[in-house]
Amino acid sequence: MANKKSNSSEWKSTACILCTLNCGVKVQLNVEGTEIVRTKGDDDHPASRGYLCNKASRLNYYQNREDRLLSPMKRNAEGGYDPIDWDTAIEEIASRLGGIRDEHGGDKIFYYGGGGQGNHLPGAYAGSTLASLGVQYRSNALAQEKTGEFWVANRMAGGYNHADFEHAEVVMFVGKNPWQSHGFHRARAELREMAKDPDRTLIVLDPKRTQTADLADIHLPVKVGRDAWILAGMVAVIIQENLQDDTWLAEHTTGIDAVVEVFKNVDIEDCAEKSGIDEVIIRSTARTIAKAKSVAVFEDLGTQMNRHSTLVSYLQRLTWMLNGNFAKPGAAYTPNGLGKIGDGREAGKSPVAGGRIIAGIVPANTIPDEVLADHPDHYRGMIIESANPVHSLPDSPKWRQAMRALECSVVIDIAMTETARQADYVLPATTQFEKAEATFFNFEFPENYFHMRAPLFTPPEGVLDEAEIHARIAQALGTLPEDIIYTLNNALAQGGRDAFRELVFAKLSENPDIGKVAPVLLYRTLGKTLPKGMQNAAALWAPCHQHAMTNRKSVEAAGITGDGLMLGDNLFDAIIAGPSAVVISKEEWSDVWQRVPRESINLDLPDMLEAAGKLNSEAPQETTEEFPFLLSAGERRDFTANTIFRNPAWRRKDANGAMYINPDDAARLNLGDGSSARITSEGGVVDTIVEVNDRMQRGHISIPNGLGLDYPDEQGQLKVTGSSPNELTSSYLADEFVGTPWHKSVPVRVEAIG
Ligand SMILES: Nc1nc2c(c(=O)[nH]1)N[C@H]1C(S)=C(S)[C@@H](COP(=O)(O)OP(=O)(O)OC[C@H]3O[C@@H](n4cnc5c(=O)[nH]c(N)nc54)[C@H](O)[C@@H]3O)O[C@H]1N2
Ligand SMILES: Nc1nc2c(c(=O)[nH]1)N[C@H]1C(S)=C(S)[C@@H](COP(=O)(O)OP(=O)(O)OC[C@H]3O[C@@H](n4cnc5c(=O)[nH]c(N)nc54)[C@H](O)[C@@H]3O)O[C@H]1N2
Ligand code: SF4
Ligand SMILES: [Mo]
Repeated sequence: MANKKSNSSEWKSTACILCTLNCGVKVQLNVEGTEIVRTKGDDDHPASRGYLCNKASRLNYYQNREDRLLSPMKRNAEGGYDPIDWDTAIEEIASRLGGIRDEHGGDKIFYYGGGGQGNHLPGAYAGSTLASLGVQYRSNALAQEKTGEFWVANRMAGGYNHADFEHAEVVMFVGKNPWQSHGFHRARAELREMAKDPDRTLIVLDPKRTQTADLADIHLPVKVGRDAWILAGMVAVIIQENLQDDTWLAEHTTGIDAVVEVFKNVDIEDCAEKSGIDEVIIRSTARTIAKAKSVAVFEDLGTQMNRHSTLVSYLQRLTWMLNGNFAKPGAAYTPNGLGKIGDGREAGKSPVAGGRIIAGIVPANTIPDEVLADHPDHYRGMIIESANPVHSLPDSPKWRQAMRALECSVVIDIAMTETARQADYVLPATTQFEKAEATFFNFEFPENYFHMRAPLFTPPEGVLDEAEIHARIAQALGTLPEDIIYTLNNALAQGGRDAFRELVFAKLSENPDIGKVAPVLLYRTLGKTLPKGMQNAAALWAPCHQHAMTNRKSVEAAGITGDGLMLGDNLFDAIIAGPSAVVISKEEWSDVWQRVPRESINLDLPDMLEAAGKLNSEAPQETTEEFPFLLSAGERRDFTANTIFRNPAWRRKDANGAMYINPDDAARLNLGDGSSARITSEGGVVDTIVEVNDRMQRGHISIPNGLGLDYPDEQGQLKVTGSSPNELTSSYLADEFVGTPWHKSVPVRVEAIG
């Protein structure tokens, strides 16, 4: 692409949208302004500071694509799709979903998604559609990975924590391969730093010898799915060898006695045997963690999508909390940002399956069951936005069946995805480079930031921003307060932002219900006064005021000032002005305690302690003759990025997303590099290309995530590349507490095929 003529005079500021970090990016477009032709890191971005990984140079594959949706589509009797105009689409959707609401209640309409790795404003605007329809139940991808961790973190420390990897003496990754998946800023550069520094220790808990493990001082190749034993063993070493910091614990925590009571009896030898890691190594690693000046730990899918996942979230926390690795440099903290991610409060149960609702989202695993159940409260309608659950959630066959059983389903996406192809209506959205979009996973400390990006491209005919889509749906449902919009627009025209602000707060106190449709209200008023292409940034105005009201000191420390309510507007304006990310809060380490209830960490989670206490008498999962392998279904690699790109040409290597298998296993099964294999689970069958890979343990195989997508080939025929992991997964293989799936240890068999 670099050989195409570029309009080299101008570098535009945006972000990479391929993982949650959304590194700051500067791009050059071609002369026509239709393609990204050059990419470099944005030195002005306060967190990524010029860093990019190998994937960011491929962003043009997201923007320019053969599979772009350019008109609303309606499913026909043959299962095909016919284009329809926007007015008809909105009218029919409002009338059919409104009909379900009136006849059965809004709680029978389900909402899934709302954002991917770099687009989070749809979720905000969807709030008004949800309120208009009386929707009660929603979910998104976080409910198949992070809800267990959120729940534990919330009960221990009042919120989700991140850690200061950059300055920690000891860093431990639990089921996480940051070389590929990142998860914290400048990961590859930071990992190299850690590896170089003789005073720091990098610990990697992963059955696979990953690229991260290559850099580690201590690699713990745990047996697949058995992390609970090794972590319980480490906690037991700390307690039994009396390595905990009693003074810190007395001052900053409650519940240590309950922890001691359980772990003084944990049999470390048994933990070693079951986890496959020598007891001597468990003991020495635990001592290294206990004696370090600072410890930072990151758990991710290797354990979050595996057996005992919620328990592991608790156990890994004990390894560092017992020595005060919280609220100090190099340790953990609860960040202070605009989007409160991971508030893991528990609130109610899902209507049919009775799954715990955490952070407002129901367990994602059981959604199809809650559609298909013969139950009075089963879901009858669904809106899916910025997500591809037919592909990304367990048991794709059951998802397809559930989608077709719905009385009305609507998908809002930029492409005709696996999920869109099961929906009654598909609404085409602008891409993330055609509207204002924002980074939401902002976990930095002591300075945290917010990044609102301006659009790079003019959208094509036929597509709409999610903000406009939700505003039109509210309008069609009659819930858009036209009179208030009229008055607010008048206030803006005559008295500017000051008059607007005063009136909004006055209207809100008169009628708090307006708050529910606030995003579309702001979009239709304030949005019109924003710079070109930025109208859909308006929804951020409310969270800016929220943040300013509750965090005046840290906002002012970040250099943003303003008397009274002005602070919220000034914060909003600073973010809109960008062009790169803006620091929105600056704190001291001691400020972290303000976000911990009673400024005290609770160590005593009775359900987790009970589960930990049973580990020695529990038998770990063994493979069977029928299914002798454990498959990690969905691994992050150099060229995977969920399903953000659908065109396989973006991959510079591993084009088909090979199955990795240990050389001994491969030899036994007559598999060689590039040969074909069939993977069979109890749930399904997929065929795959083989790569013999000595990083894998015997008995453990992996396939990448985000493959098995179709894309038009040169003749315009849809062609599938690679295998789709969730054709193999089953929804009932899930965590007992929060229902997150066990995708990293799916029992399978493998055989060579012709
Ligand atoms: N390149 C790339 N980066 C991404 C993404 C992407 O699609 N591609 N997606 C992003 C998203 S949405 C997420 S959630 C993150 C996920 O990021 P990660 O969780 O780091 O990604 P995975 O590769 O799925 O799993 C991590 C590791 O778990 C290990 N594992 C498997 N079984 C076990 C086990 O039993 N115990 C332990 N301890 N480890 C085990 C695997 O060997 C693997 O190395 O990545 C983000 N970053
Ligand atoms: N077996 C297995 N399954 C997994 C995983 C695994 O490791 N193994 N990983 C899981 C994880 S951690 C995650 S996070 C999920 C991710 O899975 P999903 O949550 O389904 O997210 P994506 O695959 O990123 O799909 C995002 C969708 O948004 C669309 N999109 C892109 N930009 C826009 C936009 O601006 N507007 C709108 N409306 N749509 C847009 C894309 O076309 C795409 O269809 O997958 C999960 N599934
Ligand atoms: S780390 Fe994530 S956001 Fe940054 S360049 Fe790589 S994929 Fe993009
Ligand atoms: Mo994820």
